[in-house]
Amino acid sequence: MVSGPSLDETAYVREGATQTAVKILVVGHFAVGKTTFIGAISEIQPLSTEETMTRAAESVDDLKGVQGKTTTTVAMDFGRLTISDRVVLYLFGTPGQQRFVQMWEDMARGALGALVLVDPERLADSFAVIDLIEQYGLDYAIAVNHFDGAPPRDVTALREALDLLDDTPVVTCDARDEKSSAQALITLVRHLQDRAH
Ligand SMILES: Nc1nc2c(ncn2[C@@H]2O[C@H](COP(=O)(O)OP(=O)(O)OP(=O)(O)O)[C@@H](O)[C@H]2O)c(=O)[nH]1
Ligand SMILES: [Mg+2]
Repeated sequence: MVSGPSLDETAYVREGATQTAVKILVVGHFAVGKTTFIGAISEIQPLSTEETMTRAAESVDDLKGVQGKTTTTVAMDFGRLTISDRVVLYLFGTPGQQRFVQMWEDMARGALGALVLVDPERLADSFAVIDLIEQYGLDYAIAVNHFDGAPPRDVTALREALDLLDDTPVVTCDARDEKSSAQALITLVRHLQDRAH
């Protein structure tokens, strides 16, 4: 785990509940919507390590198509979502840029799977992220974050472009929308359950 302030556990686990905690990574390339996604669904105040982007970062992180973006996550996002009486997801938003690769050792440990956020307009940016996920042996589902005005994408073409296995789920979501984001996570959890059986 990344070191951080000590947390009051009672604030994070519902009182009296017998729950199974499941660690899930929410991963994706720069500016794909990870912080937005976790912010939209977390039932606790999401922990975020958002910092104003520096001019130095402009030359490293490609702002093409995301001109309005002024902050970036420098370590991780953290949130929680209870999806049933028994299952509570602990969500770790993990950056996909190569310079964060050292964090993955810690982030991937104990994770059951990953939701990979993908921007269909920047598909190539997702290759490195998917490589990392596969390198760590994590099962995953793809959530296509549908940005306003983006043309609908042919799922078959997207599967081919990302070279996905036939059983890897692909769902479309809007990272700002609680319902569709939760649905994407539920799809992932079902997939992980299928894999476990
Ligand atoms: N229109 C639209 N904008 C979105 C959507 N999801 C995210 N955004 C915007 O896209 C920008 C990037 O979103 P973030 O949530 O910061 O992305 P991130 O993946 O956390 O970015 P980094 O941590 O810097 O890698 C923000 O300005 C969001 O408001 C979406 O579904 N539709
Ligand atoms: Mg972020």
